[in-house]
Amino acid sequence: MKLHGLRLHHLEMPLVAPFTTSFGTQTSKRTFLVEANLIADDGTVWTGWGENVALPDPVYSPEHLEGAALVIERWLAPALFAADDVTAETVGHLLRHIVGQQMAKAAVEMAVLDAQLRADGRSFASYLGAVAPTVPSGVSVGIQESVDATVRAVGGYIEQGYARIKLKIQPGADLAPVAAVRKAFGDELPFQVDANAAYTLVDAAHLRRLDEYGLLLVEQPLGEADIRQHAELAARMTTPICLDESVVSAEAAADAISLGAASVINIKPGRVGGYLEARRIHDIARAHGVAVWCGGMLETGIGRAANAALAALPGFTLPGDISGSDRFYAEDLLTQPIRMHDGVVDVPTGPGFGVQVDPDRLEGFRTRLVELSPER
Ligand code: SMG
Ligand code: MG
Repeated sequence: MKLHGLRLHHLEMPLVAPFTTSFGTQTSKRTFLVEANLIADDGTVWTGWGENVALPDPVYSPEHLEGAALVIERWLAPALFAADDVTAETVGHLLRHIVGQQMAKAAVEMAVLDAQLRADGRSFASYLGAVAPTVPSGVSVGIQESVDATVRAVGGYIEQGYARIKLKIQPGADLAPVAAVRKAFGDELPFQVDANAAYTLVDAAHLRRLDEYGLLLVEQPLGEADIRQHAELAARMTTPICLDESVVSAEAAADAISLGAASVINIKPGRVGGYLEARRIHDIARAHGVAVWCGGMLETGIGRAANAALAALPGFTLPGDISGSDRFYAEDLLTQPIRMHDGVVDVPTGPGFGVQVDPDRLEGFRTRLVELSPER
């Protein structure tokens, strides 16, 4: 198919409650959706949707929202407009001369993938080789004002039926809230923590004290570039080390596994350049006996739907950060929000990502529309 147009729908959606991590507090979600229009040989135009996961500030990774949009406008879109045939499988190759920019590339590849699957009348789950009709739904709980507030927040999500709790931690808000959650909800609660790179190897003795709480894993305790240091930390503690920020590609995943830096990997398609690279990381990890689970970036329903299909691959053996849309948004921009029920999220079965964007809701959240076409 030929890429005929790309639209960037910039949005702002309020969060139901502020979300605090070791790198700051968010009260709304600012992002953009990519709408791709592809023309088939018979002249039919197929539309697909992708979602950017770059945050407004470069605090989680080097990419940021405005930068990702600019990269698409200036480099990615022209390269794809110039190609005679664009498929999801060739987007990565067509864009290989642009270094990095995984989140920008992922958003574009995702839109092409959705359009292509809609043209084929095929669901994303079937395309990937998903093996489960539902996926266990975990929830990520931000850093709270106090230990009591942490226990209350966790209790609320347990009551809703979430299958696993992940608590954000940082120096000064780690052992006490973890101990309190364990005490309040018992040893059986599937429970893990995420430091978002807030520690250094100098903190190894402190981090090791997490070992007594029976956590499923500790996610990204050290910096993005510190793969070797994560391997050293892994040798000093019994809690499994899970990498998030450090795994920016299949190569990085291979390095981390070879070095013993990760016994678990959080796979986020945006962080690694798209769903196809995400599947490659799943395959590499599975071949090495390393568990994976699907991370989240506060996606709208579009990203949640696609993530649910990815998490239905057989190597995704731990619950993902795939909560219902209502975890973050009072109103999603889909005709049907993604729902968590009985601790799971259903894997969509319709063509493409299997969800429909509601045009009125989209317009309600939209702050800016940028249209890109081959003529420009
Ligand atoms: O989408 O449920 C979600 C959020 C999951 O905690 C989450 N994501 O490091 O894993 C992570 C964070 C990154 C985003 S924090 C703004
Ligand atoms: Mg993380």
